[in-house]
Amino acid sequence: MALPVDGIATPVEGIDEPALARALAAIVSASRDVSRHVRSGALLELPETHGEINVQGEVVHPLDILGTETFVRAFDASNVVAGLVCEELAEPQFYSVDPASPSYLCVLDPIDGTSNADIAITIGSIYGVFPTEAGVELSGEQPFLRPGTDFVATGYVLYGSSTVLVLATPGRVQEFTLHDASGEFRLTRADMRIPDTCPYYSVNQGYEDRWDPAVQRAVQAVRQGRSLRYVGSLVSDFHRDLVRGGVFLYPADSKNPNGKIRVLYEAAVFAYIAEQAGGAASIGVGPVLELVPDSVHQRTPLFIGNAVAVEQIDHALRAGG
Ligand code: AHM
Ligand code: MG
Repeated sequence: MALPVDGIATPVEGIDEPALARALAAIVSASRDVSRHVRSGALLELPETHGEINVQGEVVHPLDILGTETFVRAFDASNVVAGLVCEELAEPQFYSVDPASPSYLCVLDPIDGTSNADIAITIGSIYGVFPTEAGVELSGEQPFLRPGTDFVATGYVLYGSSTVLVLATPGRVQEFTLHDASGEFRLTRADMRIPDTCPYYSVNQGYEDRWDPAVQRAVQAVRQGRSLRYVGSLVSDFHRDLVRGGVFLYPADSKNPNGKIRVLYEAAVFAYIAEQAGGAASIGVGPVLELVPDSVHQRTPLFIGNAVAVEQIDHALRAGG
């Protein structure tokens, strides 16, 4: 698909369902605000924190609070987002919606790569949108315990040297870049496909001693002939793989026996994007998108990106490395 002549086409323009367009508009608007906060860096007046620990067992960064509040406000005001699972919120939240309109359940990591937040390195926001299922009571975790195949849209926002928003809908992945002067996210990549070439692999190689021998051998095999790149913000490592080609690995290890990456608002979101873009995503024993989590903050091993490289890892793991 050719880019529009002036490059202007906002993320919601191609969305036929008005309620879904509204849910995405809430995400776009919150991202624009979070981008502004992130760009202020150390100059930003942040909410005070006192070493609070979140549901993940991690120290809460003030930007996590600000990011969560910004998205929650936008979802609550949207009238079409009926519920939210957020990395920073122990329990799902529910909002009132227009009963005459379709509604959606969102999953969110408001600030991904928090450890990079204070050092001016790229961080991001990760989002996924499920349609609300008819007849399912909107309370507790149950409405969110669904496979990634149920998503109608997912994506992420990258607060990097520019702010880009990636949106995946069935069969299509698009990239929009924030035009600061107008506040518009303008179309910059119309039909993203993960390249067939796979020059990069990303893994926290420092954890090698914590991996099973089978994982050690699988990583050893997949890294041959490839350059290592690891930002420590999954949004950044994934975006490089989507644009330039590559594969990202976060295996289980002795410290994180289920892996570190969260199923709903990280692994499944990226898996949905990868598959729409011709790539693949696996938990080592099957596709991420078929995984139905038992709880909303469940973790998983993740191998994602170039389909051939992901199959190479799966094959090596099946063979015991
Ligand atoms: P976060 O959402 O709390 O920032 O954690 C997720 C991040 C990913 O973005 C990144 O790939 C990974 O954790 C880095 O973990 P590690 O420092 O163990 O390599
Ligand atoms: Mg995070």
